[in-house]
Formats: sequence, structure tokens, C-alpha cells
Amino acid sequence: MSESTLAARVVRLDAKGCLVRLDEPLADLPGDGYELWCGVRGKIHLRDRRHQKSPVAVGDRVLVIRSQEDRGVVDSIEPRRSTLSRPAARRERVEHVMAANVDQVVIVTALLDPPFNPAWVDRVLAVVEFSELDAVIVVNKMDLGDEAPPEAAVYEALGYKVLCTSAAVHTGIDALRETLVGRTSVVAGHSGVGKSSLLNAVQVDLGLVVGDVNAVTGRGTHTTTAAVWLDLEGGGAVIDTAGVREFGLFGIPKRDLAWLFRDIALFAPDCRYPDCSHTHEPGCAVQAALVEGALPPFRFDSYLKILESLEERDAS
Ligand SMILES: Nc1nc2c(ncn2[C@@H]2O[C@H](COP(=O)(O)OP(=O)(O)OP(=O)(O)O)[C@@H](O)[C@H]2O)c(=O)[nH]1
Ligand SMILES: [Mg+2]
Ligand SMILES: [Zn+2]
Repeated sequence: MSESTLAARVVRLDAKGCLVRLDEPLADLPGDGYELWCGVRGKIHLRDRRHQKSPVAVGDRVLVIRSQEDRGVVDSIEPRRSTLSRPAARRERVEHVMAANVDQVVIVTALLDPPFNPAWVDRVLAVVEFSELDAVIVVNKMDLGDEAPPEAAVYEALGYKVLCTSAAVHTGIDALRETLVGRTSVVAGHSGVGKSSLLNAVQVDLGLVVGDVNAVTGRGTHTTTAAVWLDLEGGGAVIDTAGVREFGLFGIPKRDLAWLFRDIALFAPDCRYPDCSHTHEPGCAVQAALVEGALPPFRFDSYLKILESLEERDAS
């Protein structure tokens, strides 16, 4: 056979293309013998071009063919164990797979600078639940205050792991490392919350670039631009993605939304109407729970906000 295929994983996706890391090194390959920039076979592009932004995602297991000394081509993609997706920019119905073959999403927030934003956490949680992945919530920059935000206790009560950390003074880093080792994680969080700082603290040799928080806007400066796969000592890997401003909701049907909120899902079966939207219907058990104080108002607000955005999507 003139063309032999090589097993590899997609480890970087950016404007330059797709970088794969081979399972077995090639002696005559420049660099460490493992890495090859690849194009993607036409047949893969054609298969699903209208519904997916890119045919490959970081984390994909692929078979590649070496086409030149330092170039290759992705010949096939193995079926994915899981995906984390969002709608493509300006194309709501096109899927942008941010990462493939992931176990968990580490939702990184900051206590301050930028301020803790539970509505955004709830949005990501909905996507994580829909993708059937595990979620871990990290509250970073704990050095800037004395106490975790009150919502943290709510998330813990719902069964999510919450870690309070400071990359600056190195607290909670061992617990974070323990959570990451042996699993494939996507790190999601707004620009400037300290994702790269935390990963550098977990493992010194990752050498990720740390940016400044803009003094005027209080936002980060989007230092990390590509999606990158990072191997961890002791096993497992982390996918560091560009700071996501809006964690878009891809493919979530409106009627499923309530089931993605663990607390709302607890009350919803007792609503009078099985298709209750929990917004105005009589006999709504979710509304009743809200009135009784059994459902935290911020969770219900997050639900309403997302429901509205799904309604807008469906109307467009
Ligand atoms: N006080 C304090 N500052 C921190 C902490 N962690 C990170 N920072 C600072 O916050 C700023 C942003 O940190 P990054 O690690 O670049 O943030 P990021 O989330 O990777 O940002 P993007 O790559 O833009 O998405 C830097 O100035 C860091 O020094 C922390 O625990 N406490
Ligand atoms: Mg970063
Ligand atoms: Zn209801």
C-alpha cells in the first residue's frame, strides 16, 4: 500500500489549520516527530458541510496520511464519544463543535474582576447537561474577597462540584489538579477570569500566556485565541479554548430546557400540564416552588432568559 494511515489526535485548530499529534512518532519528521499540520480530505468536507462549521474538532481521533515532509491530510474521523457544541458565529443553525471526546467541562468564573455571573454559569450548565457531560464550577480570584458567592452553595446542593481557587496565591490548585487528572476537560470561561493562570499553576510547563484585564472595561483581552489540547502529567488532558463571551445553545429544543435545570426538573413533573413552560400556566409546580422559596430566584431568572433566547432563535 503506498498510502499508509497513521492514528492521531487533533490537538490544535486555528487560522493556520489543524495540527495533529501522532500516536507513534515518525523518525524523519521535523520537531519531536509527533506533530503534523494537516488539511482535511474533500470527502469529509462534503459529508456535512451545511451543518458543521468545521469537519474536525480538537479532541477528535483521526487517521491521517502524510502527504509531504511536514504536511498531512485527515483521511477519516473516528466516531465521537461526546461533543461540546455551540452555534457558529452569525449562523445559528450551523454547529460549531468546540471539542470532541470530552468528559467534563470546567466552568471557570472569578469572584471579582470580572464579577461572578450566575446567569452565565447556568447557561453553560444547561449546555453541559444537554451534552451529557460532567460539570465542575471553579470560582477563581478568591484572594480578592473573603467569601464565595452565595450561589456557590446552591450549585453544590444541586450536586455540582465547586472549587474555590486563587491562581495568584495558589489556593485550591491541588484540588483542581485532582479533578483534572485522568480525564479530558474543556475549560470554559470569560476572558480574564484566569483560565490560563490556573492551568499554569496546575502544571508549570504548560506555559500558557496570561493576559491583562482591561482597567476600563474590567474584561480580559482574549489572550488565548485557538482551541488547544494540553496533555497533563499523570494522564488526562485539558482543552483551553478562546474566552467565550456568549455560551451559545446549539440544538436544544425549547421543551427540553426545564429538564436541563436540575432543580426545575425536580418540580416540573408535578405541574398540571405536561407541556407546562413554567411561565404562566395554572397549577405550575415550578412557580409554586419559587413562591415557597424552594427554588432560588436566580435559577428561575436564568431559565426565563434562556427560554427567551430559544424563542428568538425559533422565530428567526
Ligand atoms: N487577583 C487575581 N488575579 C488573577 C488570578 N488568576 C488570574 N489573575 C489575573 O487575571 C488576568 C487574566 O488572567 P488569564 O489567566 O490570562 O485569564 P484567561 O481566563 O486565560 O483569559 P483569556 O485567555 O483571555 O480567555 C491576569 O492579569 C492574571 O494575572 C487570581 O487568582 N487572583
Ligand atoms: Mg487564556
Ligand atoms: Zn410548570
